[in-house]
Amino acid sequence: MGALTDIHVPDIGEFADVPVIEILVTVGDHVDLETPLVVIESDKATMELPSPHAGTIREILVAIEDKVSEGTAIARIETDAAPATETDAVPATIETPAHAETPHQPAHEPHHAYAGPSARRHAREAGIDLDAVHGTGHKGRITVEDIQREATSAPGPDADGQPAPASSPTFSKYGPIERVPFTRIQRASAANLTRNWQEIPQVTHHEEADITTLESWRKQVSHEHPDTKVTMVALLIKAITATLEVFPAFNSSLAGDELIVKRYINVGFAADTPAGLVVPVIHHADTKGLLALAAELAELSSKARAGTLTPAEISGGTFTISSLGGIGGTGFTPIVNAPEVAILGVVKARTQPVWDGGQFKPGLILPLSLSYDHRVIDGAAAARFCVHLAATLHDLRNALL
Ligand code: CAO
Repeated sequence: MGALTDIHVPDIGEFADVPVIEILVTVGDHVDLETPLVVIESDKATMELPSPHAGTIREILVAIEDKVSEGTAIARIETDAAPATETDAVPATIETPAHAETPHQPAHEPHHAYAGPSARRHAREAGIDLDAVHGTGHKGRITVEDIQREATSAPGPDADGQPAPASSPTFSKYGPIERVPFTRIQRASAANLTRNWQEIPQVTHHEEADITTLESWRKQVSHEHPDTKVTMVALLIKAITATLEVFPAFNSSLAGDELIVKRYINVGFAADTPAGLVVPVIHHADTKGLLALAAELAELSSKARAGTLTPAEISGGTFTISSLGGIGGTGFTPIVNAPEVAILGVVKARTQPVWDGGQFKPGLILPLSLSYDHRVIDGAAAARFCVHLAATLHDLRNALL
């Protein structure tokens, strides 16, 4: 007989009190190393907690909706071999695709339908009872597609008289089609964007900054420090931290009827990756110099594209920048990234005539678009914030004031 040992929640970054939304094993199941045991879901990510041992599950120590944090015991296992130590904890995996096949099928059907986190979330959002859905995935697992099919096959108002969700027409009736499943990141962003769009009364304020001098200084710095690529986004992070210090309400979160103003500045930046949009976070950006910011920006961007960001690297943001400056555009309305209250959108800088009081001269103009939670920030405050940011970008010496 192997040793009995408890399995604890591993390091899950700064997530705490995260609800259990799914239990993937039952007592008596034999699991392999890294077999997912339970699924937890915060408002930012869904994580599968894998087993750090191979063995037989002897007790499940959590129930659905229990809140867990790092160190919470989730199951008791009789290990096949000598028990691993606590340091052998397997890191949580974030947002496993719902249609990915679980390496281990429970020996007994659990008390609830067999579905992954994303399928469960889709079902909850569409008000669908999972027990009534026929699963077409591996060994009867309910997939996101099964939920979507169920949602579109139930037209008509629901019991509360609410209109049924819009159904997809049969596109193939009109010509050839291709089905492209969302990546796990696209599914997570879709849920967050929908919630933020529906729940936050947001307004976008537009401004322009003359960055002629800043751009020539950026080129000079890049020339003097060839090992570090100093991009406009790095300069924007510097200018934003200086502006947030003057306007702390933009670095806050709304909690009921009070505002939590953070005395630290963690700047997230939207990164376009092959798997979808992710927002890595530069922590304590206000304490870092331009070269350090530029180096961290480059490192986090390449980790984002490689899909190797850790939970800590996507957590704790207090303000977000979304830059499309490398691509184009004249302006756009970014969606506030809750629980933050403001986000800055930036598009491509263009050379334009600038009136200097006596004549027009060519100037490099950077369009800025600030979306903000109108419950927290008034239009006048947003306008002042943008004027200050534009002045800081126009002459970074203003950041020293
Ligand atoms: N105006 C003009 N040129 C700009 C610019 C701007 N505002 N911002 C960047 N550029 C230039 C850079 O200088 C660079 O030029 P060189 O290669 O000639 O030096 C080029 O555009 C590409 O920059 P980059 O993308 O490599 O680096 P970055 O630091 O500017 O941006 C990152 C990093 C991660 C923000 C960016 O790569 C990215 O992913 N942007 C997309 C974000 C996004 O999808 N937002 C939308 C979210 S909502 O759907």
